[in-house]
Amino acid sequence: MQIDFEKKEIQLKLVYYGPGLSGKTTNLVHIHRRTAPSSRGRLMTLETRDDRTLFFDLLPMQFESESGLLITIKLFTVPGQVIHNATRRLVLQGGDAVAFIADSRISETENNLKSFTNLKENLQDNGLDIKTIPLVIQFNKRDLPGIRSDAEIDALAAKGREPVYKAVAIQGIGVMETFLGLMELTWDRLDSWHDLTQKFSVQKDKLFENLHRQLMVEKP
Ligand SMILES: Nc1nc2c(ncn2[C@@H]2O[C@H](COP(=O)(O)OP(=O)(O)O)[C@@H](O)[C@H]2O)c(=O)[nH]1
Ligand SMILES: [Mg+2]
Repeated sequence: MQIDFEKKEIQLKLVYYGPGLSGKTTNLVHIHRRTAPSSRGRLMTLETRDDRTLFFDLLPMQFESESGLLITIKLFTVPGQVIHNATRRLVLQGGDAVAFIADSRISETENNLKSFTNLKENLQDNGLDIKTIPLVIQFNKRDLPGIRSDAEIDALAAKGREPVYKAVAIQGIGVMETFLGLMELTWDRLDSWHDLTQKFSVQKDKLFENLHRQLMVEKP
């Protein structure tokens, strides 16, 4: 995170991580679609012909709090395929928070696990820690057959510390919930480290009401 007291601005870098084709780009497309034009920049995506992200996607966003604090967000995705590890490590550099997008299908369990292990390693290589970085998990593709059951995911969620969301990103279901959950966790963590509430006289309730309004402009 970068803080600029003069300009009353904080800059956040949020990263959507996960195996190839789990739905990271689809999440960003929906966030972009539903965010007020005044709060979003251009969504930059780079797709190869087989539908996989070649490098990364980037969606810039910005929100203003009641008290005039400007929150600038850079939302990134990483390329999921094994060979693009250097890019993943680079995208994670200076990251403030991570949304891990898992594919709910049982056949993808191993890919999810590999990607999660890879996330841990790449965080560590960037001097970050999976135990302290704000992290939420999304189980996407709930519309497909052969998925892990709701009960199974609820059990996983109860065992771990991270908030878990279920989603059908192509229909926009669960996408904004995941993003807002990530924002809240990130705010709480950074606030406890840097005392943002005090320094910028921000009321969290009002900030998130505002955010909610700016993010739910259209129905999915
Ligand atoms: N059935 C289904 N397909 C999805 C869902 N989310 C994404 N997809 C599809 O999965 C493929 C990969 O999605 P994409 O967002 O490009 O994955 P990424 O590699 O993680 O960025 C695309 O064909 C999407 O349309 C979902 O919730 N359900
Ligand atoms: Mg992609």
